[in-house]
Amino acid sequence: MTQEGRVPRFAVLGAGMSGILAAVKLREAGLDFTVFEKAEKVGGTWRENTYPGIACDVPSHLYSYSFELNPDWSYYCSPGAEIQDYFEGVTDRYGLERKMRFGDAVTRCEWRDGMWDVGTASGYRDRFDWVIAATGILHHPKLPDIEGLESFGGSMFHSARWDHSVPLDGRRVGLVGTGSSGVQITGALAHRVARLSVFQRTAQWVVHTDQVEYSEEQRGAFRSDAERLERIRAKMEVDFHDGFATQVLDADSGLSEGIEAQCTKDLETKIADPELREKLRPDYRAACKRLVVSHNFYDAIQHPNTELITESIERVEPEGVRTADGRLHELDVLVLATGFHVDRFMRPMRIVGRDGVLLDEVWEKRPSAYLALAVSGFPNFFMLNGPNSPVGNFSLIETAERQFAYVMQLVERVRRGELSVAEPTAEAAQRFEEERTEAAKKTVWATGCRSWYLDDRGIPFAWPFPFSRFREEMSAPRLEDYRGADA
Ligand code: N01
Repeated sequence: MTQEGRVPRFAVLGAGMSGILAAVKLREAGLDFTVFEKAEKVGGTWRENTYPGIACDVPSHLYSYSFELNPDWSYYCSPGAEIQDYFEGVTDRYGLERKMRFGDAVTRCEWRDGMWDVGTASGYRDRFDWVIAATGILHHPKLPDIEGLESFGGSMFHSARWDHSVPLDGRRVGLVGTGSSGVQITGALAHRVARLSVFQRTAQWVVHTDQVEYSEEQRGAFRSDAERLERIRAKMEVDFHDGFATQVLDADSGLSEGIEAQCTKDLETKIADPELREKLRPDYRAACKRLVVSHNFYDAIQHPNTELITESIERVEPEGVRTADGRLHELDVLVLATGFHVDRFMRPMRIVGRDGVLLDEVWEKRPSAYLALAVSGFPNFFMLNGPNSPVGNFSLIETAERQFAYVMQLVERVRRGELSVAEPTAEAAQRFEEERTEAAKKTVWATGCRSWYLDDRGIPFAWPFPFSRFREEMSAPRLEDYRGADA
């Protein structure tokens, strides 16, 4: 069905950071849309992750929509609850809730007769011209494959499913995992609990930072001078994306060595006990795993209540965790900060494209997407922060904004009849994937460590090019890469 001469309809899947962004932009453009959200409120990762100590380690003035700068961020890197409030505030200000369907998960999207037929768990159905999948990456908690896990007699939960009804003060808490989540949890719990047993499988490179709080005076100055805030954000964008986050992924740039030297210096000067220091010293290159940023991990790990355990976990028993040296670490609470299944994206939704092709089959080996956005065979279906997107130490907000602006250019082309639908050709998708894979093998992520950046072949799945290339690609679609698919 042609979209010429009528207002196209959009289904946005997910009301997290990317979904809210899509809704704001679609509203501004006067287009018709529905946002589908399986939970009862907006926020995505910031709604789901409420663990003690949660914060964003990307500076807050950068981790904000470019059109909704916030003079009131309390810290340089603000706590998660404040970020959740920010997203709820944006949703309110733009009156988006009335366009959102909460508490009903999308279970299928099927391309039929030139439109997407979208269905939910409750049986609701509607038809749309476009689907924008904004379902996130770090979304499906991964439980560790540890013998006896289910036999634990105390309280046990994943970091992204924190059970706030479980008391922690004065109790014996075990924590499995020392990624970004585990490190933040350690910082928040060490002084609260009777004993914190941190089970570390692999040491992390930790970038130690100061926690910078914005004074009321500074916030007042941001409020009264919007241009100043814009300048600060623009500078952060250059420093962070083109500088830090881009250079750090280049295995040959001097920056990753510089970061390693700085992290080593912090480790040497901040950890007093030589034995503990060696346990915390990584044996792979800095930034091979996502860099962990913390203002309090080194203090917390040296707190008298904390023990860092590097013996491997043999099994979980009703009383606690048994390590390979035979020792039983008795626990009341066991927290699993063990990461996420990062290859699911909008699955388990059933997504059926042109000629009945199933996304699950196309992605049988692993997910991939043309320019990190679209899949051949799936017309007018675009993902924000989907497979192969820039991850790492970037702001995912800027990524989503640029991706959405790109999609809107295609929407316009289709409305003008220059394309019947927007779908990358199989050749363009394959060419991009081959080039991406080759570049990925040369990144710091591929220098020999285990991390969630690696696919089933051990090749990093993320955007491996400089952020400048991402900006350039997103600035204008190459129409020759699209087919005017028969709708
Ligand atoms: O998860 P992870 P995360 N036995 O996958 C360990 C973002 N984030 O939730 O290193 C023992 O990084 C595993 O050990 P190892 C950010 O992008 C951002 O912490 O694989 N241990 C590792 O230590 C981040 O990268 C913020 O050997 C096991 C940990 O669990 C991403 O989310 C804050 C194990 C998993 O680390 C994911 O971080 C928080 C087992 N069987 C998160 N299985 C910001 O501030 C796993 N582990 C923006």
